[in-house]
Amino acid sequence: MKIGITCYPTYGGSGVVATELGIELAAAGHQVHFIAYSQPFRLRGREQEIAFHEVAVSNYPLFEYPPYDLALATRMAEVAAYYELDILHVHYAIPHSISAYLAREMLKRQNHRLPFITTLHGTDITLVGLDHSYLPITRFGIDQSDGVTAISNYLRETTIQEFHPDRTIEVIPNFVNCDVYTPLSEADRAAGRARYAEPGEKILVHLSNFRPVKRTADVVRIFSRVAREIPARLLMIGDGPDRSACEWMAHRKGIHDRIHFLGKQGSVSEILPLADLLVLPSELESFGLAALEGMACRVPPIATRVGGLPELIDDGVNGRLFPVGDVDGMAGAAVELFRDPVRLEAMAEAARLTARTRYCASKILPLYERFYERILNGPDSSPAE
Ligand code: GMT
Repeated sequence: MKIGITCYPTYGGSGVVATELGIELAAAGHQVHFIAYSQPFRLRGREQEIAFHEVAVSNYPLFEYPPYDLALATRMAEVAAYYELDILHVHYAIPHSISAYLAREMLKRQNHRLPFITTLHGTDITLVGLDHSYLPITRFGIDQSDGVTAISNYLRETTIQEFHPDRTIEVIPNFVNCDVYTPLSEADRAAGRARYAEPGEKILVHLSNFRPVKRTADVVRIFSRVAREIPARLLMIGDGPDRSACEWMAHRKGIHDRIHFLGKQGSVSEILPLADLLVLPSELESFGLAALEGMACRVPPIATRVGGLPELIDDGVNGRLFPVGDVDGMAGAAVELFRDPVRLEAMAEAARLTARTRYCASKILPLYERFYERILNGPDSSPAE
């Protein structure tokens, strides 16, 4: 198949999933064309069969707000026509589904059928979609899509409850490449850990875009409590609006020398397996891709019981779940696990097993391929439940 993919190319889960999907589709022999305002940040190294088409937005002085969605629609239609795309797959409803709708309608006039699929990732529904001014257009984008997927049961149910769409929504969960996100050999792990911690120290890791929904200050608070009990270090991967507040808090608490703020990293699969536990105290996660990436690397998550996280994390088996803001609970769980290495080891093993048996790219890719085929063989006109 010839597949166009549009996503937010910057640091964020939906862009990561879209990029990894494109890489896997290309590896399976499909032709993949990314259409976005810049090259997706994880699109490096493995992307020989993938083309990238940049969307340039004209900044004519009259445009106080340059019309990105129109520029995107135009580029989608051009790329689809020039490269004879079979299907477009957009990640994140706003504005991508609207641009795809425009591109599809433009191409109809040239007798080119270009069905499009929208994958809902979370904040497009829970935050952006629920800002009332965006609700009607988000619902329109969903209803006009030829197929719609959500990345968890939670997100599917929320979308149905809040938007009452006409379209059915299929759940295709997020995934990881279990050969890339994989534990390291003992020697490599020890060498890597030595870059960040003294022998005998434990390592916690957090990975996010440091937006308020991630509650990154809770990560520092949790670590501060853990570090009082156990010699430990914290790796903070990523960047975003709340990073400086975390750095300030680390200094104020006098633990800045135990925290490594690593910023945005291209190859998180090389850092995650160095850790003992991953901390994800988010206000909301429709899926929680960072938790899955850690689990695939044999790093169990300590997370919040919100959104789609309970679908991924079985409390006490492959990770731990706590109410939002329960800093003491999360810190206590980490200390408990560090003091019980047999239990921590069993949890790490169970975490990897969950990733391997349920969320490997090899298991999820065929679901997308079958979905594409279904859409290509006729519009998905089944009514919503
Ligand atoms: O969480 C963010 O700020 C980014 C956002 C995105 O669209 O990039 O993440 C959402 O999509 C990810 C990939 O599907 C999910 O793993 C995240 O749970 C989801 N975030 C929320 O629901 C808050």
